[in-house]
Order: sequence, then structure tokens, then C-alpha cells
Amino acid sequence: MSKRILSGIQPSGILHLGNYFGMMLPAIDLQHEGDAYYFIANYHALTTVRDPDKLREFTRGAAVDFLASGLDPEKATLFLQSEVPEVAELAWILSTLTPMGLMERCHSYKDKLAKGLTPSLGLFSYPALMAADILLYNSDVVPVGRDQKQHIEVTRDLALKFNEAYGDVFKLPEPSIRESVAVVPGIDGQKMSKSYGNTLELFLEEKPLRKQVMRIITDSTPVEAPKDPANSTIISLYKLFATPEQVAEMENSFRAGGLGYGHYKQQLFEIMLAGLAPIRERRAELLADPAQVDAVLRRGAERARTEATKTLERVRKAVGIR
Ligand code: AQP
Repeated sequence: MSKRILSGIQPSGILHLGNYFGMMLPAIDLQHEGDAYYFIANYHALTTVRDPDKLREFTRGAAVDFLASGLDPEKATLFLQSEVPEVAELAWILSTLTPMGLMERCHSYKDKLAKGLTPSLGLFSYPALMAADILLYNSDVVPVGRDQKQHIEVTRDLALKFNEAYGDVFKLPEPSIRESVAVVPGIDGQKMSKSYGNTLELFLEEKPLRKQVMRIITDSTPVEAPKDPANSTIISLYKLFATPEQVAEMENSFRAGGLGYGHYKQQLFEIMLAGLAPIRERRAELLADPAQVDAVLRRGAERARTEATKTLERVRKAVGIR
């Protein structure tokens, strides 16, 4: 049987380079290696987006952006999480086995608290819904950025607890993390994140994109002085697009001094624009053909729901509500 690959992305804002390099591209590469299911996690996004029009816009946008980035609907199943409401039932069942302490230890929850977000029960129990997303589709491999690694461990814990309590129902999934892009930095040097306001959006128009690149925070080394390439956000982002030779060239130029950060930001902007040009073109085509996107999502939802229903039947039987 072929490997089941699964991953999701929250439409909690506009997709950015962190999403693209950390998860979307690895997931797109994996679509050739098994039976891939990718979804837009709009139930998850409800924990942060309160405006229904915005949620609809971001959800649709994420689906279009994923397709434009290279998701092939003939190879991978693309669907909206909410088209398979069975996931909420499984999340509830899993939550009855979930220790509070396990959720309390989750970094992403703690980070959001530290950023001042008032937590809802939904945000707190987010990893249980994510476990349901993964287990409902009998997933073997889950391509994610490093921030999600702990949530896959939680998923494995919950699957084990369930299997111990009710018999062997779930497979234990493995994360797949591309180490070189596991944490893409934002313009402030922290993890690029929709909720941190530090993103470079994947499909931002040329002018505002340049403006955003020029806002990358740097130290105050004078133009003529040598610069340290080691902890430079500019270089970390440049590496996403440049060849090793181009990166070495920029690093040497940093060490030599004589050029200001503005110069390197311009170089970054130019390589970014060139690198993203093909997917920008593809996106424009998709935006001009909404019926094509509708059809992909409809077909994806049907396939996903068929799979989900089978798993949920086994779960219901196992726990005694059938
Ligand atoms: N900066 C990043 N570097 C590498 N991978 C990243 N991912 C997100 N940011 C980076 C990966 O993208 C996938 C989808 O993420 P998500 O949007 O569902 O949730 P997230 O990780 O919480 O992303 P954000 O942008 O930080 O969203 P908010 O601010 O709403 O919480 C995941 O596999 C993630 O690892």
C-alpha cells in the first residue's frame, strides 16, 4: 500500500515564505511519493480569525496559493478541513483521553500566551484537533516546519493512548522536516509567522514586497565596515533562493565591508522576485478560472470524506458509541 502523506495549513492570514519553504514545497515534493492529502485548516483558523469575510477570503486564498505553488490535484487531494466535519467528532473523542498537562506543555500555545493572546478553549486544545486531522486519514508522514514537531509528538501520544485503551485502531505518524528551512525567519529575525506581523507574503505585489524587504531589521554596522554573515536575516532569506555560489559571494562581500545593508536587501528582493515569478504567473491563471479551483476542492472533499467516514466508523465501534 502506498504511503499516506498529510499536511494542513491555517488560513489565519496571507501565506508567507515560511509556509512556502517550510511546508508547502516539501509537501509538493512528497506528492510524488505516495498518496497525499493536503487541507486548508479553517477550523483551526477560527481560533484567531473572528471576521467571517476575512476567513472566507484567507481560506480561498490559501487553496489558490497552494495550487499555484505546484500542488497537482491529479496527484494530491486538496480539501477544506470544514468539508469533513467528522474531524470535530474525532477531536472530541481524542480530547477525552488527552491529559491537560500535555496540552499545557505545548510550545505554540505557550508562545501565543507570551505574545499576549487571550487563550480560548479552542486554542488550548488545538493539538487535539490537529491529532484528529492526522489520525482520521491514517497518515504515515506529515511534512511540517519545526514549530509543528511537538504537535506530531502529541498526535503519536494520543494515538498510543487510544490504541492502549481501545485496541489497535491508529497508525503512528512520523513528521517530515526539511532541516535547512525548518524555521524561516521573518523580517525581525524571529520565526516568520502570520500572527507576528513579520512576514514576507508569497504573492505580495512588487512595490510593497520591496518595501517589506527594505524593512528587514539589521544591526547598525556602518557601510564601510565588515559585516557578520552568520546571524544575518538577509543571508538566511537569500539562501532560500540563491545557489551556494551566490550565497558564498554575498557572505564574502559582507566580510569585506564597503557596502550597506540596503544594497544586499535590493539583491535579496531581486532574486526573490525572479524566483517567485513562475508561481505568480500560475496564480494569476487560477484567479482567472475560479470554477477550476471549485472543482478541485469539491473532488478533494469527496475523497477525503470517504476516507474519514471509514476511520470514524472504526473509532465509534471501538469506543462503544456504535
Ligand atoms: N517560519 C516558518 N518556517 C518554517 N515553516 C513554517 N511554517 C509556518 N511558519 C514557518 C509551517 O507552515 C505550515 C503551516 O503553518 P500554519 O499556518 O498552519 O501554522 P503556523 O505554523 O502557526 O504558521 P504561522 O504563520 O506562524 O501562523 P499563525 O501566526 O497563525 O500561528 C506548518 O507546517 C508550519 O510548521
